[in-house]
Amino acid sequence: KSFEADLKQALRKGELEIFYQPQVNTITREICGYEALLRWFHPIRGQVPPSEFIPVAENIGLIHELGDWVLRTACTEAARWPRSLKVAVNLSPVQFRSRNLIQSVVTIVTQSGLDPDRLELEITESVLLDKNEQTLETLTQLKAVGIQIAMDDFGTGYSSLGSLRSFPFDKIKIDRSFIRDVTTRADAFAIVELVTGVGRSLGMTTIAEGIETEEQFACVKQVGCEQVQGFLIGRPVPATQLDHLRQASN
Ligand code: G
Ligand code: G
Ligand code: MN
Ligand code: NA
Repeated sequence: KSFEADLKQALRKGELEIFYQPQVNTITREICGYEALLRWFHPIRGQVPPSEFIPVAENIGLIHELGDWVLRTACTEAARWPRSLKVAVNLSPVQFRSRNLIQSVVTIVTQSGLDPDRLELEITESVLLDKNEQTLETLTQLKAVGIQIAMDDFGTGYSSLGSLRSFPFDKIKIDRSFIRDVTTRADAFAIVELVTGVGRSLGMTTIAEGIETEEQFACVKQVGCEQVQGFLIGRPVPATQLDHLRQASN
């Protein structure tokens, strides 16, 4: 069977699962929340990475159904966590541009019982590229119901620092390509320091992605980055393993 045909059945066959990766405060090391990361386990293909199946889901129009499922599952799960913990969900640009995005997001969040301010939607710079007025309108509506907005993979796309002025982000996720080099290259360090400073000045939370070593952790903490996420803190794990993870950090 084709990749597309298998993907279309994945949800119904129970092959999809959400893994959660912790985000911690750099000063207290307390967990602030988790990013929801979709996983596909196919009996023959094995584990298919989202970088391979998300683009296909976008092309065949399946992303709306998948995206709604991820959002519903993550919000329902998070509604049972301690109230101090947020959940971050990735939104595909295709989902973001859909006409009924606001209505479906609001319906799903309401039905889940999760406080909207505990939901953070991650968008990438590519959504800022086109139709800026509509983008601003959508973000403003999401924020009006209390949902938080994070700019994912910041620094890798085409948007500039100006987008931080034009759009109401609550959080900036500094891309892991900068973190990888932050302890060894002055240019990467300068960019992390700059983005953290701009974020703080604009009242946005900054988080460093892809933290793998204590040296990287110390480095981003030193420049004032508020949160980190990465294999050093914790790998993405199934929801059933979260209790254990939380206790281990306390
Ligand atoms: O999970 P992993 O580290 O392999 O993530 C690879 C990419 O897939 C990342 O860019 C991540 O944002 C994206 N991704 C993971 N889960 C989802 C999801 O539920 N929806 C969308 N649109 N992208 C996701
Ligand atoms: O684009 P986005 O930030 O949503 O993607 C998250 C991706 O980054 C996931 O695929 C996740 O597995 C991966 N990831 C998370 N932490 C680390 C890390 O410390 N190192 C590396 N190499 N990848 C990471
Ligand atoms: Mn993300
Ligand atoms: Na990212």
